[in-house]
Amino acid sequence: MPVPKIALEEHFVPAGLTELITNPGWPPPVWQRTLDLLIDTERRLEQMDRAGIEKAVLSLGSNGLQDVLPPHDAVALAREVNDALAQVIASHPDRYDGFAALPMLDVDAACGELDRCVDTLGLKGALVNGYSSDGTLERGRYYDDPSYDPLWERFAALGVPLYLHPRNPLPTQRLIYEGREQLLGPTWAFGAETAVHALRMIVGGVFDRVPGLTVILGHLGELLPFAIRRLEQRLSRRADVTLERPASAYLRDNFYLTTSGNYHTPSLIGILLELGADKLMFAADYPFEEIADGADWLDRVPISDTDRRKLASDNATRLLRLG
Ligand code: GRE
Ligand code: ZN
Repeated sequence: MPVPKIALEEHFVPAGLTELITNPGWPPPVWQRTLDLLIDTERRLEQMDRAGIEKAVLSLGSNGLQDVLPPHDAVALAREVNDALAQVIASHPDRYDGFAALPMLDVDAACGELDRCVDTLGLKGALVNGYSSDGTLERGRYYDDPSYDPLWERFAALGVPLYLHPRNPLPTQRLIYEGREQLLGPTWAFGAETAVHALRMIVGGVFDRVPGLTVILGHLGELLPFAIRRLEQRLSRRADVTLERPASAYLRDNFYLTTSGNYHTPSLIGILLELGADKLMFAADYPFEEIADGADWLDRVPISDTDRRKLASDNATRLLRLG
């Protein structure tokens, strides 16, 4: 019997808005099939049943709203996407919840949309797909910028998490992948980009200014749990770093991680040792990964049944205050 699971990085796109999903270089037939699966929120229920996934928390796939220019177009699209998400949830309220998409170039509008999504639509937080393209697709705005502090205050006041989901690096930052484009996207560049973004937020003092902000990272934490000691040691020797806590304390206190697309038992054990069993949650990353890969692994991985239940559903139920 599979352990009952709540899955936290499960992507969708409203039919008619598939241009919001960025092909990381997959062949057209494979990409078309992925888009079809993103739209279809009925067919995936059967797969969820087979894998023991009781509930999927849906979110717009990458790059989502983070490439939509100009900002007021993203504000309008956010309402459209989030209303569509609320409708999907209403069609299967026992099987689906959702994370809002936010128009991050307009911080006031993002605050208002987060309020609306949580208070009115009942969404459980928000998922953003990395930095926001700013003015042109060649420039990005990262979320350590202090102009985002009012938005983080809203997250903290509402008691909901921000899921920082990957995207590819800025076009101007891809030189190191030249001729080795296989390493872009989920192979490697997604994780490296997202890890640096999370570190920008830590080193930029976001969690000192807003200690109540909780960030979720996928893919077993985008390698950060394995690098945090060295980071902390090097940061502690720099006069230009004035953090209130050691770097590992932010990772422990302000972050939750999910298993999306990274089913590696030695890494899992390492994370349980570094962060404990209360900070890791299940995610399948459907339809970019096979649901069964992550679910079968969690059902069998050699950890205690108490920890398995924490990872599968207890931690998500607590963090998202699911009924
Ligand atoms: C993912 O979530 O893994 C993903 C996207 C969009 C494109 C490719 C991809 O959300 O792997
Ligand atoms: Zn994903």
